[in-house]
Amino acid sequence: MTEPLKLAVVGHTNVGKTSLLRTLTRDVGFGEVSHRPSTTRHVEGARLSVAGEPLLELYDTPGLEDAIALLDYLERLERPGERLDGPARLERFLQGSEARQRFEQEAKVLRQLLASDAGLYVIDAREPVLAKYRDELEVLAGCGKPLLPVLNFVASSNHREPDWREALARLGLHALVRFDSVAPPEDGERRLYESLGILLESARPALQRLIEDQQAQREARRHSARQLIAELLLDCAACRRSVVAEPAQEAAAIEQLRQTIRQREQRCVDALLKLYAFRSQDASAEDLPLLDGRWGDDLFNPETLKLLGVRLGSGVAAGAAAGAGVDLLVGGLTLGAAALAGAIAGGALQTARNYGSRLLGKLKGQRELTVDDGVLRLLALRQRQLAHALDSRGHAAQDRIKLGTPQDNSWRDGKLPEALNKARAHPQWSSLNAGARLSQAERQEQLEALVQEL
Ligand SMILES: Nc1nc2c(ncn2[C@@H]2O[C@H](COP(=O)(O)OP(=O)(O)OP(=O)(O)O)[C@@H](O)[C@H]2O)c(=O)[nH]1
Ligand SMILES: [Mg+2]
Repeated sequence: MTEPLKLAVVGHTNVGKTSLLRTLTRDVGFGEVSHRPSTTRHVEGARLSVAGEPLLELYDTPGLEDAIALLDYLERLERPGERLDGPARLERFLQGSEARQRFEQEAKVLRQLLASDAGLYVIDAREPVLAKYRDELEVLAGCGKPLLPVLNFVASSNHREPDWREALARLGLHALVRFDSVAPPEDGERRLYESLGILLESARPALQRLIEDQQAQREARRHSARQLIAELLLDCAACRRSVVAEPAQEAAAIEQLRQTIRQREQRCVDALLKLYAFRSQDASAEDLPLLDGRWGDDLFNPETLKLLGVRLGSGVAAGAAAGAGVDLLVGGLTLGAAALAGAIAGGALQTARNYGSRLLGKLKGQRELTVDDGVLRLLALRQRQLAHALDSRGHAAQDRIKLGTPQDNSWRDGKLPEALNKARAHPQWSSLNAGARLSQAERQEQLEALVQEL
């Protein structure tokens, strides 16, 4: 096992160093992040491993505040006639008393960079290229370690990337990466590690392993996300409740089923958040969709469906088709004829006949509640949109997730996947029903088919 590559994350105060570490380590709890300067006071490290082997160590450092004064001080450390190179000058500085007093914070940064293989120099790209940043870079360059500038805040509209590129080139820094820690580009980490590989040739194999592992994990997360959503949809499509045909009991059952579906959706939200290593307060099903950045509406609010352009209550009147009465559409749910309980929503008359009159008789006076297509569409739209947002969200993000209108026409009004129609006829496929048999081979098959369609 070789030593992991050590990187010091350095830069001016409040430019997003700790935020970058959060995103690279996918750890929302790393360090302390604040809009105030001088938040990080000590060096703190995090390690990235692949298959148990540590490949990379990242060290967060306090922000530099007064590089102009420090550079002055360093220049005055040389005795008359003496010419020290950068590391020798810094060595002298670090042994002196000012490194424990006036420049205590700066000394921590320089010690860490000297002990590392390279530095990531984080830049707030919205800032003009001021003299203090040039002096900062000169002080840091004195460590004699490769520096890779990281342009943060490039997702903001007012960034000054061209100015920074030019200024960095004039200082001899030609490689740089754009990496917004809150909204990182999809290939951001790969580019960052590839650029490091150019600066640190011997670290290239380790960095390549890291890149491949991260790609594999990203794929695995996406697949798991589709699985979670497919489970949710199958659960809701196959869900049904029998209720005595009596108004008060029906009303209670309707409210109960709605509650069950809402909770089931929230479970999916929680599972997606956990899968992507975000906190539960980052999103909640109650404030899911979805117009003009507003996720304000309830799953069963007809307005929500309308806003999304989802047709409500096509309600395929299965009961009517079998001659057993007309289904009522009750805001996202269908109150149907229970003669069809269990087997047949998709299958129709033949199955109904096979039930025999004894069973049909027993079911007389019962009705049955199911979840409308419109609500299934809405669930799919919301959860897919959430998964997508989580996939591209940096772990430095502090705001709650905001989603726009989904550009997802297939789920809005296209044909629903066959797996969901099948599920309607298999109550035992829903974990929300009593007597669920979730490991049935046919259910697994349909689940897999649904995952493919997501
Ligand atoms: N929009 C946006 N905000 C960011 C980004 N990176 C950091 N921030 C915000 O900028 C502020 C400073 O971030 P920190 O990560 O604490 O910065 P730091 O460089 O570690 O600061 P010190 O430890 O004080 O030197 C916080 O309010 C972050 O939420 C980014 O890429 N985009
Ligand atoms: Mg910090």
